[in-house]
Amino acid sequence: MTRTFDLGAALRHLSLTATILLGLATPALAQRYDLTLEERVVNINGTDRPAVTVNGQFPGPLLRLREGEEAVIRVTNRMDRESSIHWHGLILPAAMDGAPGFSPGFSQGVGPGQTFEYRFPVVQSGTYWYHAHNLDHEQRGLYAPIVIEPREPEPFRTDRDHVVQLSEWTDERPARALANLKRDPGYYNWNRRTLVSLIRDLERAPSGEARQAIVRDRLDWAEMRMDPTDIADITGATYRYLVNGFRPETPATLLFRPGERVRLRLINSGAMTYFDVRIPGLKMTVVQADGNNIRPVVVDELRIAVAETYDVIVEPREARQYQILAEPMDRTGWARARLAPRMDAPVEPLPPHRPRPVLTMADMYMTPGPTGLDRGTPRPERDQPGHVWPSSGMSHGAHAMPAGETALPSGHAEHLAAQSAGHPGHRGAPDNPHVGHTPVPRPTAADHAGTGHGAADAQGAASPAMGDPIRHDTGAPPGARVLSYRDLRPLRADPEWRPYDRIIEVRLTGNMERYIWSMNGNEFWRAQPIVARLGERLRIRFINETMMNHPMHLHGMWMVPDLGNGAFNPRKHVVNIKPGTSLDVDVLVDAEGDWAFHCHLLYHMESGMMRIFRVTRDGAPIASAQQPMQAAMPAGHRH
Ligand SMILES: [Cu+2]
Repeated sequence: MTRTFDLGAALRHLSLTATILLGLATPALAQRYDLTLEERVVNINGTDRPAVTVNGQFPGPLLRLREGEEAVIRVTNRMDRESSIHWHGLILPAAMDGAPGFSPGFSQGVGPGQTFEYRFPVVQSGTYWYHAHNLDHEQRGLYAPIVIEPREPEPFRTDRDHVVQLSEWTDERPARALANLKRDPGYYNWNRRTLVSLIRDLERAPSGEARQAIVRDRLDWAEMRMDPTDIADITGATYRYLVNGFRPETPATLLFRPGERVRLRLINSGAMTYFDVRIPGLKMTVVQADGNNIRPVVVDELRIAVAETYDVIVEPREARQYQILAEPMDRTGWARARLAPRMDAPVEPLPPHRPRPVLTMADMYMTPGPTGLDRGTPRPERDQPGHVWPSSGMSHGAHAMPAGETALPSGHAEHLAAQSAGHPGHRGAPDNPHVGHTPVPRPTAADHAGTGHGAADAQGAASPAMGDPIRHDTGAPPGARVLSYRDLRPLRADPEWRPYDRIIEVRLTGNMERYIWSMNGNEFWRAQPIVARLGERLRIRFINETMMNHPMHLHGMWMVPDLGNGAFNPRKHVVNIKPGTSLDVDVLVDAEGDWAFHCHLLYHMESGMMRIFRVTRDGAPIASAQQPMQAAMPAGHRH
């Protein structure tokens, strides 16, 4: 296993020269690691900025573990505030999960000057990653790959192995970027203002006919490619997109010899960015998703949601350079690396950007709306209305506030946190249990299961991919095969598959004007935990009422999206929920404790799209071993 760096570029672009040299060494396979967290200066854009490094490296060093053995990882924090490392996708005891405020005994994370010893059995294999469980440290570089060697031989053969870790860098302090978004959600996106004003117009429209006219107008905009939806909150206006820490101008070089089978471990460690990945001239054979082996599927491109991983095998036959292109969904920049037979090959130019995918208002009319199912909390939660237009949870201004509350001055996370700390009664007080919500028909993944995938699905704005809860429109040319979740079929039937015992509804909701993101209309610090009983199989019906993708992540347990394939549905740690769609996801509830459950877009998580997912033996809300509900945001989620 080698990670290859372009040393010259590294020296030019990082001021970590001594430690970079250490980082070039091939990491040994070990179960014991000492990791030191430290602020150091990096220079990505021509200005020295403080990054968060692990053992002096940005991004952090690869950890290689072995399935079936115990991992012992000592983390020392040499920074002036608490930090943490969360082992993303790893199945381990709650106390070792590294999520401050959730994991028992870890409420403050790893304090300044302290060392925390993580110790857990390694019970899985594949490609994963680790990262700080807070916006500021993760966005500033505290992320790195994990590769777990399987106990059994792999079902495929490869000659070479490279990590391709995608991420972003901003010279701004992440808290500053979040404050900018709170003040003006369109801060990094000049189109967004237009969207907000449009929605305002729709709310004020006197009749359905008037709204129709506005929507028609909006569709005209779409033809002009001025559609601001389905793109990113934070864009190339501030982000530089990186592969293994390298800017596209000086890309990481991954070596190969012609004829080799090269395994690329794609990891999306971006805070906010979905990437469309392709390697012109090569097919990619996807063999693993989120660490789990799947039946190999050959594709031309794939979209990787934030925090997902995919392992692909490529077979470059010519002694030339191949570009690994990762284009952010909003097309505001590039991440790239290159496969090359030599380190000193000249850097090739980047291609022109593809058009930005377009999501129309008509698509948003498909928003299924709440089904009236239980929300999985001990008592009915105050359900913020939010269905202003068109049965959408994209609520605005005062409409979003529960009765008796006044609208907050826009944009102060501190204010919100302080308010919630001072008023625990706001956290899901008993209220009228969503009277009047009746189940409505909704499109599901299974409904679309028979429609196939591939070339016909990727044809621009008119594409059926738009209303489909699974397929993505990457702008692929006709005939190109784009990976779909439906392609992710495990090699063997899931031995633990069975019909679900119980179903709950989780609406993904937001207020774009105030940059507040929530689940079932409640931000994290207002909400009660979702409670599950150890041993049950719980179905979560996600309903995305917003115009953004949300990569939903559950700690400690696998999620199984229902793609209509029964025991051949895949196990994932991140399931993307597309805008205006609904998707059922099962959880085999087999891990006791408090777990984080959140959107992996870090600025969404930080703005409230997060819950405690509490697993108890009897399904009662308070586990004796656990703290009662936290009165405030967990440490590390404060601004
Ligand atoms: Cu989100």
